Amino acid sequence: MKTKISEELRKRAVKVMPGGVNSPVRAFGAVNEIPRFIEKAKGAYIYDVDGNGYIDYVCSWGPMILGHNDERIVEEVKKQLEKGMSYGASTRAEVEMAELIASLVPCCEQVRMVNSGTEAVMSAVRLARGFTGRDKIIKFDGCYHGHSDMLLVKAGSGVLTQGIPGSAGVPEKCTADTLTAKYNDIDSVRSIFEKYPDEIACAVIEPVAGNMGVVLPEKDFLQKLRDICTKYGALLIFDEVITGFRLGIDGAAGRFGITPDLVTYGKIIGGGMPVGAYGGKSEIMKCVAPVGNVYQAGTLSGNPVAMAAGITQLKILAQEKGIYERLEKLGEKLRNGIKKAADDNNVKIRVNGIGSLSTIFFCENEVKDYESALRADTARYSQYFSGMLERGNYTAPSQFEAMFVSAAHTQEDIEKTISDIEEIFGK
Ligand code: KE4
Repeated sequence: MKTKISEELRKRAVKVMPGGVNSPVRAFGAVNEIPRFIEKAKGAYIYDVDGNGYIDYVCSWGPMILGHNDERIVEEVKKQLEKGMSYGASTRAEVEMAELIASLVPCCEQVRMVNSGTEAVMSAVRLARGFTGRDKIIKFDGCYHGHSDMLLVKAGSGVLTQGIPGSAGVPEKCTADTLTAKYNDIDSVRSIFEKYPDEIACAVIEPVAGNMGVVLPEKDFLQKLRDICTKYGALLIFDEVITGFRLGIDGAAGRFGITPDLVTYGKIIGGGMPVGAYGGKSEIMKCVAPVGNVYQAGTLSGNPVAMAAGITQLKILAQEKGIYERLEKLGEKLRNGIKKAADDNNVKIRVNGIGSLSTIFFCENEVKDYESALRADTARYSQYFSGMLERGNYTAPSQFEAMFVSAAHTQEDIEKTISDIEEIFGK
């Protein structure tokens, strides 16, 4: 496979950007490959600067749920561009976006747009602290909620990929009030609440974890978490930056029938543009400036171009019949095909997944939390990744991420990838 131009670009990139990237996971640090510099994308496919084409299972880490460059989204973005890019003033589009999210997600009576998932979760945690007047927060080992100081504790995604417990540059006092519990272990949550019965502002969780690889909540875990937060007067925050509008139009909250107090979004609601959001009951959201005294702001929050992309994508997801059933079927087909390929070749893996989200763990044990995810063989994952890349499948360059499928993927794409995986496992 030709990678000459990617290699040339990488040589330039590392001179002027840390690790040659604007986000660590893109550096391919955990896999032994040259990062492919992407030139363009369409539907389920991306093409690198050397002209290699790939079936895309990263989908920009989730946003491109309809596939790349859906004409309907491009059309609306172009229309907005004719009218201007940013005003720093209120627009009709922001109202439409907020009304749309409120109409689709029952727990979201009010919503505030921001520019990333990090900002969304950081702001939601600040709001929970402001609303309850409490300082301590609970997060779960292996969950990643963006890179705000207080949440970089035993985080997943790039932090886990880098194999670092947290981050340098985060003073101990910034994380002193961040308590970590074990995913799927409600006793670990209960013991924290029993120790600090009236000090916990919130528990923040990925209702389906995507950042230690995909890890599903075990039966009743989320309901028990909901109940214990209610019992102690702590807010439950669902970080749905990945799962929001992916697991269904009402996300994990709708799929599992749990009502969080606050929910955060990113990725899909931007349609490929930089967008995040947090929302919840008006009673809580009214604490946010300028109405309340929990401050949060953003120059490009609710940017009209980003709103045009995000509103169009959400409307298609809400209106197009059968789109989620299609995503479910594609995800199931992929997982079943991978499992069969592993069985046929006596390769020991675990495949976790739900809907259009999947992860292959290279381990024999069940993966249900941070510790069990860490048992995966990352060297074997790296070999698998290279095998996928050279056969034209672009998947997550880290064991601790998710594989995404979009509505643009076809049965044939999945079949092609599965036959490639059979070949890789056969070796
Ligand atoms: P951003 O600030 O990257 O938009 O969102 C942070 C975030 C918050 N919450 C969850 C559940 C997330 O998954 C993320 C970001 N996800 C990673 C991929 N696992 C983004 C990819 C990257 O860091 O480059």
